[in-house]
Formats: sequence, structure tokens, C-alpha cells
Amino acid sequence: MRLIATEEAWSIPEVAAELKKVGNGPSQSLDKLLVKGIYSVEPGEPGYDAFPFLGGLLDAEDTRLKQMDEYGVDMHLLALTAPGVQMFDADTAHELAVLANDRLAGLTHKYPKRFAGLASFAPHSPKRAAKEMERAIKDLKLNGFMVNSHTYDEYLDDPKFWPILEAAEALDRCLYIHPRAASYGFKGPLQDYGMDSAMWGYGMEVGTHAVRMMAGGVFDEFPNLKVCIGHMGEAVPFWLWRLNFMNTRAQKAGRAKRTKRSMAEYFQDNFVITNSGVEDPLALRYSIDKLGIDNVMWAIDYPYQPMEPAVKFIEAFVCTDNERHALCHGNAERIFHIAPE
Ligand code: VNL
Ligand code: MN
Repeated sequence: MRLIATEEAWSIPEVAAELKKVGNGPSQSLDKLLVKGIYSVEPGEPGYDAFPFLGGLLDAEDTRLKQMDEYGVDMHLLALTAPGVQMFDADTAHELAVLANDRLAGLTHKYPKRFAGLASFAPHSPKRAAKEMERAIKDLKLNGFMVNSHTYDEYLDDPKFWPILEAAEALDRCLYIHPRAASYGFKGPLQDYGMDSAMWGYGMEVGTHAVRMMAGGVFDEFPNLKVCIGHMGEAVPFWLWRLNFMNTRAQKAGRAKRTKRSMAEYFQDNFVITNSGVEDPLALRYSIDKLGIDNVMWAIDYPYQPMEPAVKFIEAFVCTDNERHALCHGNAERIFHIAPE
């Protein structure tokens, strides 16, 4: 069975060098905890071993491919790791997104059966971002887009970002919303006990982003836009019944924007999810039964998540042949325009 892993993190030295500056700089963003840990702590300094990911992020052709061979992973859908270019100033962000996209396309063209790629863009300048998105698909033949949640505390339901959504819809490519740490106004109680991280804060941040987009009527404006969220849908599938019920009530009470369709319909038609970093068979079964098998894809979240257990998890997952085909590669091929074998 062809195995395509759909949320696989990667980086380039130029972005790592810029993130090192962020880690050593005055930023008050909650992302700084992770960024400093990965990019700014030198070997031997305290905390160096807490975030041992830089080697795995910068490597595609060496250890990563060897492990893919060892565990039978055919393909990684790579994307520039969070927070991507979104902590940089607008021009630096744009230049590094262009560079990362070129580098990523180099890998996907060198290894067309092993790597596919989600393009980066700098949301700071939405029109310029839309042009880079077009270049990434039409010239570089990349497979879709990734954005790391908020940009300077602003979310994609804000019409200022709509040129980006318009481009994704027009290019017929999925926009993957990956976590980063919570925005400034959202960070208060997440600052303690490691809750800023993938443990809890990341899911709250992206789940909130997805709900903002649905409640904000984004999909009335862009009915064919496809958004992917990872980590088993960042808990949204589990909330869906109540979201739908309460949003309907809030609309009647005049507290929520009147939308053409319901949240249940938007989530069904405009979202797909991956199980990145969640190896829980009950959660996967629930998500498939709730959303439909066409809307769920397998992912590892390498190198933040080790490859071997993620493969063992999907191999052991009890499902029909049809479901396995969809989860392991069929949906990824369709949604990310990856050539079938
Ligand atoms: C972590 C997990 C970080 C998954 C990630 O991106 C991620 C983490 C920065 O465990 O810190 O995609
Ligand atoms: Mn990830």
C-alpha cells in the first residue's frame, strides 16, 4: 500500500538563521519558546536537548529518506516548518518564502516519487502572497499551500487576507493551516506548564482559526476553498455538533454573523483533516465516521513525531480496504494533486 505522509516538516538554513535572530531578539510572541529552543540554543547550553529537531528539519535526502525506506513510507508532503516566515518583517518573509519554495521544488523534481511540497507565502502582503502562490503552482508545480495560523495576531477571516483565499480557490489547491503558538491576545493562560506548545495551545489556536473562518462567512465568499487542518482536526470534529447548534442559536440571537450555510456544512464541504501527531485509533475512527472517509488523511508530523510508531499505528488501524486506500494515499493524491502510481 502506497504510504503518503501529509504534514511533514522541513526547513532551510536561511530560514533557520533568521529564526535564530528571532529567538535572540525582543519578540514577545509565545512562539519564541520553541523558536529559541530549536534555533538559538547552542550545543552544550541549557535546554539544547529539549528541542532536538534542527537536524531532522534541515535534512531531506539523508536520514529522512533512509528512514522512509526503512519503514516503508513512500512519500513526504513537505512544508516549511512552523512558524514559517510569519515572524519576519514583510519583505524578509516574502524573500524567504520564495527561496524556500524554490528549494522545495528542487527536491520534488529530484525525487518526484518521494517528495511533494506545500508552498509558503508571506501573508503580510496578501496581493504579493497571491502572486507567489500562483508561481508556486504554475511554475514550480508544488502541491498546495501551508500557512501557520495567525500573522501578527491577525486571522484569515479578516478580508485583508482574502486575496490569499481567492488565489487558493482559483488555483484549486488546498490551504493547510498549521499551528503556531497562540496570538498575543490569546496567550494568557497558555503561558504556564508548557501549555503554549503542541500539548494544547497549538490545537486551541488552529481550532479557533477554523471556527473564525466558518463563523466569519469565509466560505460564502469562497465556496470552493479547501482548508486542511492537522492533529485530528484540532478537536473541531469532536466539537462539531455543539458548534453547529450554538452557532445557529447565536445567529438567531443576532450575536453571530448570518451565514448562508451551517457550520456542519462548511466543515463537511470545505475542510479536510489529517491525523498528524495523533496516534489514537478511537479518535481516527470517530473522525472517519463523523466526516466521511474522503476527508481524512494519514500524516506523521516528522521530525516532531517519530516515523516508526506513526507507520505502525496506521498499519495496525482496523479499517476496510477502501478506507485504507483513502487514508494512506488516495485522498492525498486527489486533494494535493499528487500523481497516482
Ligand atoms: C511541535 C510539534 C512543533 C509539531 C511543530 O511545529 C509541530 C512540537 C513547530 O512538538 O514542538 O508541527
Ligand atoms: Mn506539524
